[in-house]
Amino acid sequence: MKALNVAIVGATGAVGEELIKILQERRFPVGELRLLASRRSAGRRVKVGSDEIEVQAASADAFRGIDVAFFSAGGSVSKALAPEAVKAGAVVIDNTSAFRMDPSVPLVVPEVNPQAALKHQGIIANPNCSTIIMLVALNPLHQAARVRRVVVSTYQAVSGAGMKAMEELLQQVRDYAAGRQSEARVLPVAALDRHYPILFNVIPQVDVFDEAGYTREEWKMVRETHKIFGDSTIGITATTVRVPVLRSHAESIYIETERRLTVEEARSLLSEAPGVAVMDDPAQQLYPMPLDAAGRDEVFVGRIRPDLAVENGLNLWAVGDQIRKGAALNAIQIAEYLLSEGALG
Ligand code: NAP
Ligand code: 12T
Repeated sequence: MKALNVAIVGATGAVGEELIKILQERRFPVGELRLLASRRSAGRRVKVGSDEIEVQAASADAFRGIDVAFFSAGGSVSKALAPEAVKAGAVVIDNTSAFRMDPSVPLVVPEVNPQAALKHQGIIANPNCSTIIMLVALNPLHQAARVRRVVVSTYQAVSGAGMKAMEELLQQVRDYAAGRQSEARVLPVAALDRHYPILFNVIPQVDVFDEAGYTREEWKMVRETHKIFGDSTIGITATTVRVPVLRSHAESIYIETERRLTVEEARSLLSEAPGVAVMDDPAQQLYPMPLDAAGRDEVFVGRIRPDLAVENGLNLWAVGDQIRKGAALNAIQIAEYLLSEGALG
């Protein structure tokens, strides 16, 4: 197989580091690996296997000779540089929210709608982490019984908000243990003025508030699900919440389906589904938790049970490593799919 020249924009970040790791783990056919970040990181050397690669400042002319560029440096960097990467001949797989709702940009979860990726015009968008985790779990149920209604609440890890948020929780732990006061500077949203501690706390705000009292993260779960399932008639309502967990998002998901699904049927559909691992045995206190999912590829599903008040209602609990399946792994699976279809390089 021909080796591909790969660029990672945001290579020094939480998602960027995971992209580097997974490209090696899965033996993605990499020729040159070009690591790009902000000017602050230019010159920094990063160990990649037995090599050391010098990080370069991302710029419009950093994409010469690149076949595939993974972007995870925030929406404004993607808006500025993804079109430049495409001009240079690269296929862009973008982890930010910059292009997800653009009708000319496919929004892809490989377990759900892989073929959509083939219609790209240079850019393919990776969905939001909470959306990916939810849809890997819901797709087998949707295909079998048509999901009509979703009520979801998330329990999101601090690493979802980047390295600085993860460092903030760890610093609050150290400060607490040392009996020191600490100051919150990052969560819930770094760019806003008001910050709250996350240690011993739960913050019902992920991303900024948008229309109708919902946050952008909540809107992403609604709109991205409609786009990926190709059905905007599904009634979805979300509450996205930050919890003091380092890694892996958890979600309490309630669905109503057109056709009635028994718990046994749902469990069997989920057991067969790609990318899903059922972890569900209340008698053994077996259910997935963030510590189980961290570093793993699967979306774990447990607590599968009927709504005892509504005929076609089911409850589930899904947990997934949002830096892997919610971001880096999903992006690399998209590139692998293009490769397998002869549509890359
Ligand atoms: P992060 O840990 O804060 O890393 C941000 C990265 O972007 C760093 O490599 C940083 O480089 C780079 N960067 C910042 N400003 C830049 C600029 N002007 N030009 C070039 N590079 C720049 O953030 P992250 O968690 O990896 O997230 C990155 C993106 O992925 C965000 O858009 C986020 O919404 C999305 N995402 C994150 C997750 C997640 O679970 N963390 C999941 C899905 C999607 P320096 O080191 O030089 O500052
Ligand atoms: N604000 O990729 O703060 O749209 O956890 C992912 C995670 C945006 C995104 C977060 C965010 C995204 C967060």
